[in-house]
Amino acid sequence: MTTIRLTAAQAMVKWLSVQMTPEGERFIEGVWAIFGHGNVAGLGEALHGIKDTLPTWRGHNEQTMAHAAIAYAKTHKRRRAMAVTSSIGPGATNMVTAAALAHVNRLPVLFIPGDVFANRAPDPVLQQIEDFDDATVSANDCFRPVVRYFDRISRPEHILTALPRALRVMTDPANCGPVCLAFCQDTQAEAYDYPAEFFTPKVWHIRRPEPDARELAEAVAAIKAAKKPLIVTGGGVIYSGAEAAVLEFAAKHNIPMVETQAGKGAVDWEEKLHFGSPGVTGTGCGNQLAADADLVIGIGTRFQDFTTGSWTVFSKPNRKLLSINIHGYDAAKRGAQSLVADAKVALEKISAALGHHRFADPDFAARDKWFQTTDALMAAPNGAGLPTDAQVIGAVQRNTGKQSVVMCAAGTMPGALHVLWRAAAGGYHMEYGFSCMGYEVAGAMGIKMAAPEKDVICMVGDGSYMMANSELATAVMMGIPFTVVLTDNRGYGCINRLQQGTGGAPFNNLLDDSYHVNPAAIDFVAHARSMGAQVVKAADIAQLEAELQAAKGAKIPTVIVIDTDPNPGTGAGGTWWDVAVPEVSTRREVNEAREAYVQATKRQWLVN
Ligand SMILES: Cc1ncc(C[n+]2csc(CCOP(=O)(O)OP(=O)(O)O)c2C)c(N)n1
Ligand SMILES: [Mg+2]
Repeated sequence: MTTIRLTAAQAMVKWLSVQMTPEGERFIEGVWAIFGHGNVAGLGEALHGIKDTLPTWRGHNEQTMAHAAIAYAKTHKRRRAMAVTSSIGPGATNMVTAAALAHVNRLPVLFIPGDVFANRAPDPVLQQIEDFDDATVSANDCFRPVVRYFDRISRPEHILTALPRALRVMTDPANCGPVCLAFCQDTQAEAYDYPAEFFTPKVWHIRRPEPDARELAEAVAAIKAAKKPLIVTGGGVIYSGAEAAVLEFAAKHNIPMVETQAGKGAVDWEEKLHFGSPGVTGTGCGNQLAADADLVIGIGTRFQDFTTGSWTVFSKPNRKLLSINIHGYDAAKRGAQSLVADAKVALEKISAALGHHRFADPDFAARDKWFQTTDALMAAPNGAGLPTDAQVIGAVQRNTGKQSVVMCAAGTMPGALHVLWRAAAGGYHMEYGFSCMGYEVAGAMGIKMAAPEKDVICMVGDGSYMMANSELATAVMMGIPFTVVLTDNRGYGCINRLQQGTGGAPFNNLLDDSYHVNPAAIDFVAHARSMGAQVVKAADIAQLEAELQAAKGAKIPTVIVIDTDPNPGTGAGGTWWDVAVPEVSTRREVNEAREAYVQATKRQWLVN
């Protein structure tokens, strides 16, 4: 047997560099790295040796480097990914939030935190946590609940089994998610005679499981028996590449569609069977269909509470739930009739079996009326006062085209965009599984790395910007342009509204309602400019529109700051959301909200 003598770290990166997509690209595009104790000597040396084949990029924070990697994988519909490596200890635990984000959103990312010495010789090393009762525990065990595969590489030959398992998970359509290979510091540096064959390039195909014959027949029967079906398009449709199949299916059988946050942009908003979104951040016309439907066909959705109005829509008494999903876990939720299969394959098979079966027209007039309502919400203001988030969205909508991707994660904007944004196919990127503040700026960078031909628009509130913004400097350094629209409403606007909606006093959300000695005075323009971005403050919506135009073709990120009104919500469309209100309180407003809450929960159907 021919062997190659390499350190475990050298072998790991060499192997990663030859894992290919069917299109002939590397599955792991590159490695984000912040070096420190636990990865600089081992992995650092190995990455330097391979940098012309497998690039290494340096960020400013492990969590946000991982956000960039996750956004990259999401943009590539899980067909390509990135790795992120950190030192042992804080660098590693900084990545745990990002691992959870990837886990919830079912997105592949390879985490390679450094780990303690396998030989324990220098224990306790810098940053080692020391569990008194369990010698096998390290800080990296925090990853276990939030990755789909965990391994600790404590011998050089472990990578022979760990790496193929890692790639298997990342390319598995049902089990896809983050992987953690915690890499002991001394093991990284240890040499071993690896079989040369291990480094033969391998192509990873993503399989498309066919439906079970009985489940397929039952799904067809359920659709035939329906009078008013409604399709709920989830993120799985996009990951399956089933966007065209959904549209064809809907058009052929005349079934209206609504899209979840992860599914939005699967179908161009202009398609007339597209009725927007369902649930808490649903469109008026979409939720009307949801209320009237006798069969809800979920495709690639995990039925998160925003989608289901905390199970006040899409459940009994009047309707049946059919869930088409690649994973039995999602397909069986709430007692739904399951069809476990790849979305594209399933839709083609169902459609063939349905023949020319067509349903009656949905209420197209309601859809037209909805667009009139939202046109008014998004129109440029003509009076004085701070603009609303809806007006900011309108300005962005009017100044971007079909080649744009609007992206966001937390705050007012995700809900407002879900309900208002008219997404072109492939034009919407929302991290609303974990809704993690601080995903935005780094995520925008990851999207642009995956899709340089797109104009990436990052919508971020002042709160989320303050939580994590330092990859802006990385994007400047790496020459990755995107446009950030930073809405400054002086605090956590959406939570402030939610607080009052549940009877609470305005407290600890807006900056001025929070404990302070000096009023907060954050200069966002100076802040972003200090990192090298092109920055401007828009005085009003008209200037925002002009600056959005001016940002086109920029070679570095542009940040446009605009002051907004924290008070108005979207003002249209949505349903109830279950947020538990205190049962006893000295506040009259809380007691009233509790009363309304108890009434609302009576509309929840917990079992189908
Ligand atoms: C990491 C993280 N911490 C806390 C939250 C809870 N949270 C959701 S939105 C929000 C406020 C966001 O404020 P901002 O970005 O300014 O948006 P706004 O609603 O004011 O437009 C908070 C605290 C979260 N989603 N993520
Ligand atoms: Mg804010």
